[in-house]
Amino acid sequence: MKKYLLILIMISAMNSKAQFQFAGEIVNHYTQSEFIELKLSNGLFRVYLIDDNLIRFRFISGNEFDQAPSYAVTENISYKTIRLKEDNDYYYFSTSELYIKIRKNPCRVVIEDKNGNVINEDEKSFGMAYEGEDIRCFKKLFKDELFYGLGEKAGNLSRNGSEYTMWNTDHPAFTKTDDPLYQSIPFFIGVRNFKAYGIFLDNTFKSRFNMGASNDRFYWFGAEKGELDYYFIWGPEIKRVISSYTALTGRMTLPPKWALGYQQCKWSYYPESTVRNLANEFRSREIPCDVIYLDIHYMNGYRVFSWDEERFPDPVKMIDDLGKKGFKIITIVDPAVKADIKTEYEIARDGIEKVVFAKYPDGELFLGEVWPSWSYFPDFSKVTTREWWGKLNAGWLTQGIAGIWNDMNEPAIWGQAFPDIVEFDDNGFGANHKKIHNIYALAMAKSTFDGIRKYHPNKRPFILTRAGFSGIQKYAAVWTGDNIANEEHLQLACTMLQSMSLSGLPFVGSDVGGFFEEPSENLYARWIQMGALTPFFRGHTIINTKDQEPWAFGEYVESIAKSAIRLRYSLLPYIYNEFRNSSITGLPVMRPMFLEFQNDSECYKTEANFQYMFGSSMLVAPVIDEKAEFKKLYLPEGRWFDWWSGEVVEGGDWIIVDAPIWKLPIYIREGGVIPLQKAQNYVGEMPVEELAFKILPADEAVYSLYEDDGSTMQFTNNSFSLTEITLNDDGEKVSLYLNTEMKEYQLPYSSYIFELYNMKNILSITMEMNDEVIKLTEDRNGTNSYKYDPEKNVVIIKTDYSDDMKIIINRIND
Ligand code: MIG
Repeated sequence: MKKYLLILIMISAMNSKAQFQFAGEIVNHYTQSEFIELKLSNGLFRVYLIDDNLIRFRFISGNEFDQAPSYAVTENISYKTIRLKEDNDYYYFSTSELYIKIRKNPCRVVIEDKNGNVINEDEKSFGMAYEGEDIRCFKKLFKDELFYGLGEKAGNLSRNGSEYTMWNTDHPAFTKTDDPLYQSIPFFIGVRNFKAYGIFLDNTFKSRFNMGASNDRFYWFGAEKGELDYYFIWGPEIKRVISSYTALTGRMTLPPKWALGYQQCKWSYYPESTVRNLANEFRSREIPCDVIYLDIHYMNGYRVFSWDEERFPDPVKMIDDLGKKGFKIITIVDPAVKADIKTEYEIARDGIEKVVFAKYPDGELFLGEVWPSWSYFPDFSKVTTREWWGKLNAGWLTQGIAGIWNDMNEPAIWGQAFPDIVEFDDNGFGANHKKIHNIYALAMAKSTFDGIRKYHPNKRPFILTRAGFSGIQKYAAVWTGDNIANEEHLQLACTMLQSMSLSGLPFVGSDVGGFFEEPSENLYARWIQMGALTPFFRGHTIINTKDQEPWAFGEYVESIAKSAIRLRYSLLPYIYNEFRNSSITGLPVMRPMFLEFQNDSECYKTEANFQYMFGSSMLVAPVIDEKAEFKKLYLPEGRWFDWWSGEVVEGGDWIIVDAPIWKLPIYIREGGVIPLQKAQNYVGEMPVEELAFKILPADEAVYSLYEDDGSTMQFTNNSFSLTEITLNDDGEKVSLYLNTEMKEYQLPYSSYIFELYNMKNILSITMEMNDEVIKLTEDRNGTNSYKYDPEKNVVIIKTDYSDDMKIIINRIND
């Protein structure tokens, strides 16, 4: 008996060591109200139905599923009962959109649409598998399928033919081919025949995604440990895939409006006089700026939550004074807590007392060396640590600090090898570094976010993070880490931000101008132009490089930078509205062309990845070659107007446009409505009295504009306003109907300006307001008047503010 057992153990040990085990045959099935469970000859498999387009698959080699809660899927999810049917070969069930077939022997998943077209299927011989603790899923590779997503990855926007690793890594001066980088977003999108699905692998261990690298048979994803726990999301719209993915992992909360302004950083601005001078420079040059960052030198010996008292003798006063000029101060906060228990520094002692730091298996505290020298690392997977850290951050903000910048949170450490034996709480379930590494930053950002929400309930948290995992979008904006001031990185900034955007992260940006090295004048000019039309807009550079503020490159470049930043500020009503939409739908602000024009094959071409939609209506075509004075860009079908000339262009083709150094090509889509205001030196400097709209009328178009106080949480109590603009062009006349339906937030305007393009043969304009019909006069200066340029076909109408009005533009009948 004993002998047999020994042989059995030996065989199974040999098996698991030597080769992959594939799922095998389905030997049994159980139907529960929340899932179906299939016992396999090799492993255990569960299928959950969440929605008509959303299914969760969970496969393990053993026989017990993990009880620990997910770090990424935090939204409330309820499962629907699956009505399982079977025939000789398959178990199957359907939703209103999908047909899910699970072959019995061997167990293989096939997903079809309602017409029986295969959307996605397990590789015929491999499917789900494991080798020891390594777990993975092999999917059939279709030759005409394109892959996107996986978050912050360099290289092409399309992920085909490469393998990617998810392991948060501090990778300064990365290149196009380096991987992994700072963030891990194990979610990708597959597009075939213009139809899209997504797969999200909810596994925090080191994972890999091989999108057909080195073979033409399959793509695969898997992790070195844990469960093969993945969600299949059907579109077929890419937008819907992203919406469903963010319904699982969460969406951005509406940031304060100032966080959409320009932000200035450097490693580091100190002492206090330098910070004050910097602020004064911005104001005296009238270059808008909302935020100044303090990098690691503000601290006392890099001790987190401390000040260097020589460099910053009275931080509260400094912050208060700068606040009066409209500046917000954000300080860097790294996770490492200096292991200083001998001086007045209380944080380490307090942390030890509250048992918040990560430990070795023998109970000794882990010490790692990083900026503060030997340090303890808070265990953010523990609820008491999260509360402790949240309170510390909230306390830190009471000095007037506006937001928190989390760096080195991969976690990064000198030597780059955090010992994997270090133990973490894992919400009471216990785990080592292998499981916690990738969610360290996510849990850290969550602590900070929750702390701010708890202790400053009327404040909108603003957190900037370098590392993250799926779900980080709920808590933080993300920047792409330590890039280089060269052309390749300007291009990477364009594509990486689009990739992150597709991966559920709307609030993304790059170090404008480049972190390492020094940009040429042209490179800086091109970068700040593009940066002004990316979601997170911050200039930053490393210690000991040439200055990189907007005026650091001479007068001409300063004027370019200034107008780029001012353009950003005038577009804030539009940009803020796009952020609000994103917080509701999960869709990104910065959009690859194919996200808006999914059925247009041109939009998938590599060249089309160097232009993008900023919000739903604005096409931005950055010049990404330092010396180029023109740009080749693609305008999808329909009419567009050139932002700078007002000229209306028929789309449907590639065009080459002049792009002298001062000009970033921008086009507005037919039916697009772009609200804008006069640029100010900072958000909220003056009440906005006049709101303008640039409009390219379409046969029919609707635009909805959200507005609120921009800074408090009062919008959650309905304190906001929603204005709907409806456009209609019946050939004879263009009518524009504006109606503010929700008005708990009082709009500050006294007048509106409507700037309409492509308006030929205008005869007269009338307006209906407060039951009155007013014929507008052709006099640009008065209100309730208009000015018409019959050469450019532009009409500019100025009206009194009203929450309900209709404008009718009559054309000459010809
Ligand atoms: O080891 O805080 O990516 O933005 O300026 C480098 C100093 C630490 C890396 C960040 C960078 C920041 C720098 N930090």
